[in-house]
Amino acid sequence: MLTRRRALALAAALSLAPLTPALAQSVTLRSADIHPDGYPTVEAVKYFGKILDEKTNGKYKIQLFFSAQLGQEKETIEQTRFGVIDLNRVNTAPFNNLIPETAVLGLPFLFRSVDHMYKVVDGPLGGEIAKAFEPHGLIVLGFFDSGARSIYNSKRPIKTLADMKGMKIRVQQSDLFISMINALGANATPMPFGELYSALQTGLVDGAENNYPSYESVKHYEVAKYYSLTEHSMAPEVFVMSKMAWDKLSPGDQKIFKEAGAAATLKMRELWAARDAEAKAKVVKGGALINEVEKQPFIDAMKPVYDKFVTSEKMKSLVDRIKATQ
Ligand code: GTR
Repeated sequence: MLTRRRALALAAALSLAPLTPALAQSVTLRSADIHPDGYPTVEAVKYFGKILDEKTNGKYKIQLFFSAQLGQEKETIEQTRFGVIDLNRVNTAPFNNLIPETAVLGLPFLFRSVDHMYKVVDGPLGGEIAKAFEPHGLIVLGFFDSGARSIYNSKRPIKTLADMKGMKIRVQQSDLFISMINALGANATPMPFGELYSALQTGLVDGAENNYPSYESVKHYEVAKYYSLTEHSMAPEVFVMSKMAWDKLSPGDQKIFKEAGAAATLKMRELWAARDAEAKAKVVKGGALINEVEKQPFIDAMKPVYDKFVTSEKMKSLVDRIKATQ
């Protein structure tokens, strides 16, 4: 965990004092993403910068550090909380242990469709979950799409629950995801995304779980060719701002940042649909073998996950209201 003192020392060492005025009236904001240039999340944040630039006559500039230049998600989240990084696009899963409300968004088989997920995150429930980030030093500017996550591995196609037995599956650094994979009879191994290609290659893990664009962008299909459509979680992406940077904005500029966040969210979802189809075609061409899965036993096996994570009245109420969202 990055302490406040370490974060400040790091900021000083890197000469990355937050909201550094580059020119007299221009402020540069640093934004992190583990995905490569061109990925829909990265492009959406560029678009966010464009809107900001237009609406504030160039007062704010975004400096985008893609491909994990500022570190893996767990580290950049800490740095964003302490104001070393101003903006960050991350998945909601690495927040699960810190902000329990975020876990509802990753719960297995909860969303009926991507549209259902959009309705939830774009409505009052999304607002409630976004509020839960604030005491942790973060302001949510938008929930981005991440499609559905499915399991891929180097050993065999997963067709039935029995095929999961004993598989070593990498998961994000989230107790919820560890619990999900273990509930399926496999062995969950949490690790940062950036370490996964070599872990698959060396056999440290047999597989992982993700959407097509992530499976494709870092070429995991080269080392784990069986992609089985479990579609077990739709944990969305989230675009956050450090509260330390946010608090320096005037109320008028805060409004513009929120508007630019909403515009970037729509842009991302539009880019996502195209990238998802492209990525699927690319992995198939690259030798990936995609198969359907008999889903009901996977759904049934997740009961212990709900029993473990949906215990408080707050979590129960969130889950009930998500189910009731039409
Ligand atoms: C991707 C997501 C990343 C990261 C990655 C992972 O789908 O966009 O932010 O969470 O999965 O599995 O670590």
